[in-house]
Amino acid sequence: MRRLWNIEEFPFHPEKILHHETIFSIGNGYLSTRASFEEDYAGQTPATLIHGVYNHVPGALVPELVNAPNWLPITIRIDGTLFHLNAKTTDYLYPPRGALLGYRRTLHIDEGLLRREVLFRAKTGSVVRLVFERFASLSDQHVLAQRVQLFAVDGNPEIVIESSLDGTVTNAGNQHWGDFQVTAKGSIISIGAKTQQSGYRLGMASKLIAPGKHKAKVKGLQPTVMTAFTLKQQETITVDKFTTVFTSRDTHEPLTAAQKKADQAAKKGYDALLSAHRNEWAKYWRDSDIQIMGDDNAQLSLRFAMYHILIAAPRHDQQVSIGAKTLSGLGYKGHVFWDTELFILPPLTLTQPHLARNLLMYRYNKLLGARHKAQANGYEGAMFPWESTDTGEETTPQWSDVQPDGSRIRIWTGDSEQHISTDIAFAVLQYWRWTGDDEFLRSYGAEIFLDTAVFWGSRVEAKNGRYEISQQIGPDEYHENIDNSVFTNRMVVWHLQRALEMVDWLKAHAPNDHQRLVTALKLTPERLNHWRDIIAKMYIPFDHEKQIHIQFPGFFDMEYIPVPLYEPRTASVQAILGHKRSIQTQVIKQADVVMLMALLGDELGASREVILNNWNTYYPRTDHGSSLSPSMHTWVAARLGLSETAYELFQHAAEIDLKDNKGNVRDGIHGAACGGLIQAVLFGMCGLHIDADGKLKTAPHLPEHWQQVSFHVYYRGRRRAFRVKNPVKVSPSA
Ligand code: IFM
Repeated sequence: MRRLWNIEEFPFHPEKILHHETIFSIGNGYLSTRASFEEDYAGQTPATLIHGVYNHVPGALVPELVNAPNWLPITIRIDGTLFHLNAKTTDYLYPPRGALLGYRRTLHIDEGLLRREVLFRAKTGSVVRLVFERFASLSDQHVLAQRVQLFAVDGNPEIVIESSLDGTVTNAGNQHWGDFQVTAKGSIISIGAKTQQSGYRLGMASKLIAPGKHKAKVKGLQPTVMTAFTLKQQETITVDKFTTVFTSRDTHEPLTAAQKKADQAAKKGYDALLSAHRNEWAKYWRDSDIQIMGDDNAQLSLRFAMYHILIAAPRHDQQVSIGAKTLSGLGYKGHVFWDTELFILPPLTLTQPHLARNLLMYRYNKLLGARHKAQANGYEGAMFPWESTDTGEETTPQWSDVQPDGSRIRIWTGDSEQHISTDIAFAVLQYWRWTGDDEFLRSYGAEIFLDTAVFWGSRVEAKNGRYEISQQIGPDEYHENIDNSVFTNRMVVWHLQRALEMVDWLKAHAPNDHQRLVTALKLTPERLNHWRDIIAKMYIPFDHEKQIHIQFPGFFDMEYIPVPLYEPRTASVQAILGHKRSIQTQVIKQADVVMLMALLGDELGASREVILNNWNTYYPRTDHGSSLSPSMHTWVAARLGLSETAYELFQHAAEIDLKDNKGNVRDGIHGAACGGLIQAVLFGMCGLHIDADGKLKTAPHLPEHWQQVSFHVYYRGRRRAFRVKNPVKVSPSA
């Protein structure tokens, strides 16, 4: 059904403009563009973000992903009336500024196409139907295409079109570009520019194909090409704009490359480009679509989540990765967190392993930064930064932006949220287990896995006759600089156990790589024995009487706040209680012990009783202040057979971006919520797992009204089809 592939805005919702700008973004793994309009509209925040192009402006705390020139502007005058959305339908009779008679915007997620249909009446009474389309080509990542079709419903209007590129856009006031070269010749306009500190050069060019005599001009940083023609009643005229983008990350001459490519793209034509783009999308969906029978909303939200992962995943670049807000907004400045490895990457590992590999290669290629961080902190091995960019160095800001009271808050995550090194290792192992890509493991993955293990070996503290890890932030970021986060300590044990097995595997199956790594990482027998000792003696906070894991010692001494009492609410409980108070309570930001249970599953070695006790303890204390939380809870609730709760949490996760229930989607898509949602369905509700014999199995706990979930995954190079149904309930005999 078509509508299960479409996200729609109907009619126009000016109050949701920034939310919609984000969710209707288009992209192709090289760049993404927010869904700002072709014409000017007050308050919109156009942004095109290109993977890997970061810059640090003087005075800013950290580098940020740079907003590229806006390639969208197409200004249209109909009989002299400027086409724009400020026109009100109530102006219908006497339209001083024209009248907006109809509006529908649709994101076709099956083919990465954004389409807008508008009915507009000019001051003269002429009525024109305008259909706008745009896509970022998936078959040629440097090509962006736009089409406007104008149909004269009433009158024979004079149409004037101006197509521009706009180099004046900034990152919320930060202008990163300099050295502009702005040109307009014939029907080709272009902008060349260079980031001021990092020195990345950009070339963007655009060619307009439209009737009428074209005139080009340059006004400041906005090259424009203009044309005019008459539209006869009941006639349709098509205007196409082809824009191309290159940076010095792709070629030495990005501007020349862009200009050449714009010409080539125009010669190919919109229809041919669109058809190649559609074919490419069809290939991706063939493997990545998950079909749910019995729940249309769930179906659409799952496709939406996969769409946003697919448009953000780099196709041909192993030096970049997906930021927490994908490429769809300026939030978190385009920085890469653990969100990528533990949330976004697994759906790719299962359905598009080559894309997952690209993302893991980013970490491999940034090992130097991780080694610097370890060294700078007095440790060995590789300690990955909490926030990462193009350099691989730690880029977490140390201070927040100025708060309403003028103060700044110290941000500790870059110092203390050290579990990211194990999260990355976890993703490496998961990728290897699923794909069987031994070549990746031997040549790259093992080095990541083992050098992060080396880091932990040097990081743990021998104390009180056991090993401890102090000054940590676990996934629950409300509690900072705590000692012995159970998540971190237990994950480190897992990491070192698997590291020892990996060393054995390398020795048996890849002796040369084994030798290379033993030498390079100094994997001496003493070091391996030290790992064994840590595994045996690591402190895992556990309450034997209550049979629960303890998030960290001292957690239960703090004030207990029953989070459900605050429902319904739109803000986090932390925001309600205030930062100072909430950090002294048991309110948890996001899945922490629950996350541990999701990730390790049976490898945690906990009984069902402990899992259930943990759930009953931590779920009511969690306020889901992070978008990373509901999906992990869905996963665990489903596995526990708590189907109703799992479904409620699933909906919460599914609505984060689509309904903007956190109120911050304007800053970009919550990439981790998207990836988490897919994992919640596959690993949680369908119970997909690799069993002890290496066989793929499901253990369904679907919501009652879901009849079936079908999907494909790649397992060890083979494409496997699954159809998961609710287990047949046997009714008691009469
Ligand atoms: O990585 C997350 C973290 O877990 C919670 N705060 C937001 C970060 C970026 O999404």
